[in-house]
Amino acid sequence: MNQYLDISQEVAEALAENKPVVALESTIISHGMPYPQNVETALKVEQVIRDNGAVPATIAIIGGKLKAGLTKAEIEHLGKTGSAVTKVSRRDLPIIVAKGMDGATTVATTMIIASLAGIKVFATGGVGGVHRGAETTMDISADLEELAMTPVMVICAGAKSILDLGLTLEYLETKGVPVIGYGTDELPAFYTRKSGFGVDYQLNTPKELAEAFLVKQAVGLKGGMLVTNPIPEEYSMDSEVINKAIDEAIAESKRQGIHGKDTTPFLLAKVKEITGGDSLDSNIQLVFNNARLAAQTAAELCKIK
Ligand code: PSU
Ligand code: MN
Repeated sequence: MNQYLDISQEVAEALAENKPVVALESTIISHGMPYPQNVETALKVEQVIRDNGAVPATIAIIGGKLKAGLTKAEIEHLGKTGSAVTKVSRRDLPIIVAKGMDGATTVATTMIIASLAGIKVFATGGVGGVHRGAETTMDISADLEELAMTPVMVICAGAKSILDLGLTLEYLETKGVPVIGYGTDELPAFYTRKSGFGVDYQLNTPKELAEAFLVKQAVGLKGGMLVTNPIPEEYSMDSEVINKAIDEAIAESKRQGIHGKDTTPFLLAKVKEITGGDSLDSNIQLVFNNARLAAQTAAELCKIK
């Protein structure tokens, strides 16, 4: 085993016994939601995974260790410290580990650690992508490169329209990443079930997701798969309200000259501020919805293997 990796006993036992395990990221805790809702959500999403028959493995870097499976105290620490914890994407990992620091892992880094641990399915809210204006800023999330090279299935609620959804889909196509709509032929836009962009394929059951993922591995195609699961109707938001908030947030980030790794957290916080608690409620519910599907899909993978 990798000397920097630290798998919790519960997660290690589940993996050894071919029981379903679902990875969860930690940037969503530190940078994606305010305290204390972030900690409450992180703990509850673990419960949702347990209720659906799988073992949760929340992933972060703690004291320079790549952790798969956090204690309640570690989750509380990340949530309380919030954006003062370093947000760790692929390029940040070596430095944070070498220095023995703590880090909240993005989708990219969570995939890396999940893969090292042998975890195949990962549930989150939204993934990074190609930002609006990327043709001049070149701001493209490392999450997309990771999906192209690391064999983990990421289950999300699509992408927020803080991104350029069309360019994000083009990029994933170039990189050979299958984008699956779960029960839909349209890319969901996180807060809303529809975006106006079609997805490559619609699959309708956890078993179908597991089978497609296994074929990709068996043929030796590197990389993962992106499953986009629409937010449940009752929690979805009015697209005009949310899109207006996003446009305002982007304008404000330009005014303030926000760039680099601060862009995504800034936009997320701003959208939340403009829409009040509504968008946070939706955000929490869609994470639970993705966790359920991830637990069921991890169970199917264990059956086939
Ligand atoms: N999008 C969201 N919520 C999030 C993130 C993205 O709707 O919490 C976080 C995830 O951790 C994602 C990261 O991996 O932001 C992407 O950051 P960047 O664009 O800097 O790669
Ligand atoms: Mn970026």
